Amino acid sequence: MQNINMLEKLGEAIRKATDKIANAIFLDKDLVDTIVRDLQRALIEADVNVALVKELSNKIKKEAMDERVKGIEKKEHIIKLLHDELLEILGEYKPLKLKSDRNVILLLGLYGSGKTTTISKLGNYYAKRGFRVALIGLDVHRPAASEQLQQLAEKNKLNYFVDPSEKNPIKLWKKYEKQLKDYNLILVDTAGRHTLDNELIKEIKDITKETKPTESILVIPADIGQAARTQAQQFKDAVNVSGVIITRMDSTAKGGGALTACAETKAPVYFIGTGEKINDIEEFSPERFLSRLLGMGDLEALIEKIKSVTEEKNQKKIQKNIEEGKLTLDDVIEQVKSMSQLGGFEKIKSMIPGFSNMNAKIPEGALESQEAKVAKWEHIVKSMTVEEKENPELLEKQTSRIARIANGAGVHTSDVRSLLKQYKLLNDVLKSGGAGMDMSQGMSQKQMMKFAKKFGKKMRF
Ligand SMILES: Nc1nc2c(ncn2[C@@H]2O[C@H](COP(=O)(O)OP(=O)(O)O)[C@@H](O)[C@H]2O)c(=O)[nH]1
Ligand SMILES: [Mg+2]
Repeated sequence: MQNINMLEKLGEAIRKATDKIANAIFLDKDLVDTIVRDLQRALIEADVNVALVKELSNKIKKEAMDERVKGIEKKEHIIKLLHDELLEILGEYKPLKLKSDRNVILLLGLYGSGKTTTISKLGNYYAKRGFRVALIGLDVHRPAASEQLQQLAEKNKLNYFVDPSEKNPIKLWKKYEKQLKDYNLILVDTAGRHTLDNELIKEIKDITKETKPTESILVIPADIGQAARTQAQQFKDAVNVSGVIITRMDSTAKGGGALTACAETKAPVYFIGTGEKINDIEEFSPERFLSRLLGMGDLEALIEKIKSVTEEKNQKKIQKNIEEGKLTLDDVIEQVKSMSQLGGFEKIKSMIPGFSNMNAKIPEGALESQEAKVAKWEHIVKSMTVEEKENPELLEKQTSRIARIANGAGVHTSDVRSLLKQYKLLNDVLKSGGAGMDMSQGMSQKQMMKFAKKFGKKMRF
């Protein structure tokens, strides 16, 4: 159960960080520092190497502070960078490739790492995919070992070869060698030790010579965390290791450490074990693993999400109009719309340090009706003449024109007046010193404070 916590916790932290980046009106140093700190905490809790975490943090900070990239482009860059860096520490994607004619796979590892359990999981996995699977138990030292393999094989209807009375693994292999020719996937269970000592190295070498494996897979339990680095390296140096399977990803908080440590030794992680049951195994793909952590399909989906919140084109157009000193009705609607997409003014307030304490009271219930209101405004603008659209201020005292527009749009005259009011409000802000504010980045904190102080009470978001 803890694992789900570990992966969920890490995923949640990464998602929160990316959400914060996506929703930020402006990415100032404080916000970036907070985001990076949250990420660091989550990664270190998952036992990822501190040096790797530091490197990742520095890269993100550097990118965030790069003045040459602005606005939405900067957000995209940071999220891409975070994604790519995480992907890199998860290692290269090298799936286990089986031949169609014959495969002999040795599973190696210390005591209790999960070899026997994993053998039955793999057997089941590949039998379902059409392989003729046989399990053979060469763990001759512990009396219960062959019994365990037999039980698991019978339970899952897998062919198996064991002989509890045979204490020599080479003889045992020879005994069944002929029968094994009928199978194209032979999974070999081997003995472990408490540590990788000379005795174990010799045994693995002898078995390797005799069985001529097509793959030698090291089984590592996730709970050893970063110690997986030393263990994988030692096995790689002593005997031939083609890949790794990490078990017990479900029962530890250190899975991130085991995964990234294996990546550091360039031992490809073929599978991860995620529970004690037969189906609790999955092929490991860094990309897929990361997508799941991030809680979405892929990087593109993530970037799309940011784009949908801050529609670049509209923001650019608005910015141009701001520079020219005047917002059009369409700009006003667009601006209010993107603010409500971001979660409304209350949310925006909470994202700006110091701003949430400001006394900018928003009338209760105002936020709920936001979307309906914007929809009405869009109808209203459609019912206006070109002249009215260009000079909405002319309408202010023209009761009959307002009535005609309301009628045409199928709304109440008060709706037309509320749009005109909003229009006036935002243009007033602009005139009162808001000019020069970079809407692609959002207002600066100072501008926001000024804005709130002056208009907070009148705010009708
Ligand atoms: N929770 C969990 N337990 C596992 C997993 N893989 C193996 N185990 C357990 O780890 C223990 C040791 O496994 P075993 O296969 O006997 O290890 P071996 O000594 O290397 O053969 C057993 O209790 C298994 O049920 C896994 O992915 N998740
Ligand atoms: Mg075993």
